[in-house]
Amino acid sequence: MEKHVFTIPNISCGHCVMAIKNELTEIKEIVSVEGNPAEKKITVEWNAPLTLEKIQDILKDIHYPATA
Ligand SMILES: [Cu+2]
Repeated sequence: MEKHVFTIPNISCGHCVMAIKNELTEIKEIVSVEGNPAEKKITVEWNAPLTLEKIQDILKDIHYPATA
């Protein structure tokens, strides 16, 4: 399992975190999504064949691009 903390400047409140969670948890390789609106961070755990790059693409598509 892989894990990464994404920094997402567009997160402004808990609803943004919920929206990201809802999108990511639809993907079967995603194991968990934890968000912190105050820090603008999302912690994601996932399994192969999903990749970090693919998650970054998805975040960009839903208008929450990650900077790290
Ligand atoms: Cu929000």
